[in-house]
Formats: sequence, C-alpha cells, structure tokens
Amino acid sequence: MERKWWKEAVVYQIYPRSFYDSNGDGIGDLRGIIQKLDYIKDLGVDVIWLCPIYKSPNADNGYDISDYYDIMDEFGTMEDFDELLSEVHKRGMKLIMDLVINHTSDEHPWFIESRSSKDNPKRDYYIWRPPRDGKEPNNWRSFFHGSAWEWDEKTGEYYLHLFAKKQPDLNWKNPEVKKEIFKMIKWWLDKGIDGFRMDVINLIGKAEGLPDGKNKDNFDDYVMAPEHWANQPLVHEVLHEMNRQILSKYDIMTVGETPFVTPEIGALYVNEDREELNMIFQFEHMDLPDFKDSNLLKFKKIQKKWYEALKEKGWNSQYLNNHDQPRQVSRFGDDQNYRKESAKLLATMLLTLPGTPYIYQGEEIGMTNVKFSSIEEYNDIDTVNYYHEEVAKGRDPEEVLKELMPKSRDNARTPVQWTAGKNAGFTTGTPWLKVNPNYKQINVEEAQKDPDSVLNYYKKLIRLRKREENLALIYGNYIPLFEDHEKIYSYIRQLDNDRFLIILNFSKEKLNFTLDEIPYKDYQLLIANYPVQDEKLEQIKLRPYEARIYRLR
Ligand code: TEU
Ligand code: CA
Repeated sequence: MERKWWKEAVVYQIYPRSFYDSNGDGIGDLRGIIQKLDYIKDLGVDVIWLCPIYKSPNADNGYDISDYYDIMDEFGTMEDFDELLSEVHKRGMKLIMDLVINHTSDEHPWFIESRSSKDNPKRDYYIWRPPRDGKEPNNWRSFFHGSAWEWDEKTGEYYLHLFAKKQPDLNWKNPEVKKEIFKMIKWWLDKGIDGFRMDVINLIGKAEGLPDGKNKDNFDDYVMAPEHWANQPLVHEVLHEMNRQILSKYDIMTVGETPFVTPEIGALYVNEDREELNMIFQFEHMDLPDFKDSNLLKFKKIQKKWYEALKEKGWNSQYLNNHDQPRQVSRFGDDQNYRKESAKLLATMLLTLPGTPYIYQGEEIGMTNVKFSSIEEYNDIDTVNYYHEEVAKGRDPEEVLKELMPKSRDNARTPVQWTAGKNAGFTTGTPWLKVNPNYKQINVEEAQKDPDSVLNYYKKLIRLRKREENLALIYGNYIPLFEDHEKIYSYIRQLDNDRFLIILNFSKEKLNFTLDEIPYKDYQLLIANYPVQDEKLEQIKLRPYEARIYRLR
C-alpha cells in the first residue's frame, strides 16, 4: 500500500465541552485546548479530531449547527480557533474538524426560512411532507426515540429529522444544498485545516418515495429503517463529486462516520479507486456489550472480515470508544480489579490492529464509566429521551436508570480528570456535567508521576508504533492465530520479512500460551503490560489481561 501520513497517524479525539475550561464557566473551550496542546503532543499524537465547535443552540452538544461559519459562544471566537490551528501546526500536529451535514439546527437561518412558508425559496432545503391519514408521512423512528417526523403547525406539514427534532435533515437532492455545503467545506479547507470526520455521512440520501420501514423489532409504533436512509446511491454520488471537486485538491484526511455498514458496503466508501473517503468508522463491534467469551470470538470475526474486505483496496480505522459510547476499559476490560492492566491491553490491541487508531480523550489515563444516581444528573439527549419514553410506558424508573447507566453517552462525556484537586482540575467553576468521583485516583497528574501508568504505557506504545523499523505494525498483513480461542486474541502483523506477534489475554484467568503454528528462529520482547522476568516465547504463562508484543525473526 502506498504510504500516506494519515495511515501512519495516531488520532486523538477531543470533545471540547469536557476537555478543559480556561475561564471558569464550567464548560471546556478552545483556549483550554490550546493550554493542553503540549500534553497532547507529548502523548505522541499526530492528528487532533475536534468534535463540533460551530455556532449551536446545543440540543445535541454541537451536532445541531446554526452557523457553519462561526464558533459556539461558549467555546470562544474565530480568533481563538485560528490561534488553536496555528498552535497545533507549530507543534507539527494536524487538526481535523467534525463535518455535520446530514442535518442542521432548526435555528439555522435556512430552516427558519424553510419553515416560514410552503413557497419560500428555501422550503426544499429540508424534507417536508403532508400528513398521511392525518398522521406522520411514514413509520420511521428517530435515533433519539419517537417518530422521525415533526408536525409544523404553521404550514401544515411534517419535516424529517433522523435525530432530535431540533436537527432537521437537509435535502441532499436539492442542488442548492449541495452548492452551499460544498462552499462551506472549501472555506474551512482554505483556512488550512487538515481534514474532516464526517458525521453520519452515509445517511444523507433517503430512498425515493420515503417508504415505510420493514423492521418489526422491539419498537412500538415507529421503526429504524436503515434500508431506506442508509447507504443510498445518492451518498456515493455526492461523496465522489465532493472528492473530485474539493477534497482531492488538498493534502487532507477524511473519515466518514457510517453506522449500518457491512464490510462490502464499507469497501465502497474507502476503495481508493472509487475516490470517495480515506476511511470510515464502522459500527459492527459497537453492538457487542463486552469482549467476554463468544463476544471476543465475534470481535475477532469482525476484524478478519473487515481486513479481508478492505485489503489492498482501502484503509481501515480502529476505535473502541468515542463521545457516543461507554468508556472502553469499563466495557471491554475490567475497570475494577484490573483497570490498568486491561486499559493497557486494549491500547496494545488498538495500536496494532490494521488501520488508523483513534484515541478518545481520557482513554489514555484509563478513565471509566460513571454512575449517576438520578436522571437529573444526566445531560445527553439520547439518555434523557429514552428514560422518559420508557417511564411513560409504565416501567420502574429505577430499573430504567440501571439499564441505561452502562450505555449512556454521558459515560464518555464527564470532564477530563486532570488533577486530584477540585473538579478534577477541569474547571474553577461548576462543571456542566458532574466529574466522575474517581478523579482522586484517576487523573493526568497522577499518571504522569507513575512510571507504570496507563498514560506512560500509551506513550511507549505510540513511540514503538512510529519507529521506521516497525512499519509492519502499520502496513503489515494481518494474520490471526488461535481463531477459536475464547480468551486469547493473538495475531501477527507481517511486512516482507518483518514480523510482529501480538498476544492478548482477554480474561481474568491465568492461561498458557504456546506457539507452534508459526515458525521463528529468534524473537525479542518489545513491550508488555506486566513486568516480564522470563521473556521466553516457547511457553508463556499469561497473567490476567496480560498483553505482549514480540518481534519474530
Ligand atoms: O452519531 C450517530 C450515530 O450513529 C450514533 O453514534 C448515535 O449517536 C447513537 O447511536 C445514539 O445514541 C453522530 C454523532 O457522533 C452523535 O454525537 C450525534 O448525536 C449524531 O451523529 C447526530 O449528529
Ligand atoms: Ca469555558
């Protein structure tokens, strides 16, 4: 595969609201990020992905944009942004922005015009339909629960919103919409940013006639209908055009967020010959609640399928959590007795599987899920809507709270734990979302002092991955071993004569590892998450959540 900086990069995702507050209003901001750039650089990161910072009424924390050309008041000004970008570049890093173009805020001037009358020139910027039998135009359910249609009294029609009702979907069939959005994309690239993470980009096309969804699963009246709103031909048309007209003219990277893709569909987005995107985030492993037993087997199968489907055609990406998902150490590791060990194990895997790795803020110190004691402490619209919907059905509120606790998106959104001081050093004011009470033990300051910390392990691992002699960890083939083992995940990355062996014990048990499938003359232990006295590869007694990387000769 052709060498590219974005294939060799390690990406660090920032959720600005929760990263670092520079002015004591309890909300993270751009100047806060500037103050922490040396920390990010020191981690060894190459690229920062910034979640949305555009002007927004914050119905969905910035994923509802009311002005694409301005910065959210709470985050700062365009001057702050320009300074951030230049400070990132000064440190030899790159910055990519979130691009949210499936929908806008209902407070975007386009939508305000669109809803003002049926013959407004912007009416067709969004998707409006008259009622069907006095009800919604179809049975689509929104991601944030309830119907995907909102009734508009004034003009007597419904508008479509796949997410919150304050996030109306743009009508990508309208050439004017495309023209406006393309103009905006170019404007940001001309500013010098280094690429985009494209929010639910594979949902921008909707099936002709907006037919009813077929899924008759656990939902009552409305159903998720990805067969009609995901991966439609229009998505590929738009992306190809965007790529040819704009993206290909800049030295940038693109990663599409694409729920509901199979490896076959995924390959269509990233196949280099098709000129659409560099990478996508697929969601198959996000259906797994943990990596226990058969779920680890499922995860291995997902990795293998994606590797095979993209091999030699396009590039992959790797992530285990983000701002929409629980913390990876709580979900896939053990955040109680083996928090450090399992956080390091997950890092070892993330940074050695085929594809560009994405680290989510706080992951590098092993931050965990949070347990809030009442729904009032939650902020996430998905969590809050779900709670009220279930309670309205007559379910026991306590039970609903218990169910959403391990899943809530707020698990990932509690403020970054910088110190053991007040509010974990995130703010001098009152944080917009409560700090996880475990900040006294888990925080950056503590991790920097402890040579054995998760943070220091990430640093070592990233540096290891970056060494030219270890290029096989990036471009090497992926050769899975022990494919049916329910507790050990092991694979080789091989490029020409360079081979790396990765061994991961995904259990609390002590396990024996013997390698007889693969011939080798010699070997060298490169990194491990436990002290290793006996480096011998012939017969390893793996400790709980033990992880090792060997170079084989
Ligand atoms: O997420 C879209 C998505 O498919 C999911 O992760 C979804 O948010 C989740 O299943 C619902 O809980 C993107 C953004 O990452 C997310 O933060 C936004 O809320 C959403 O799009 C709408 O812009
Ligand atoms: Ca602030």
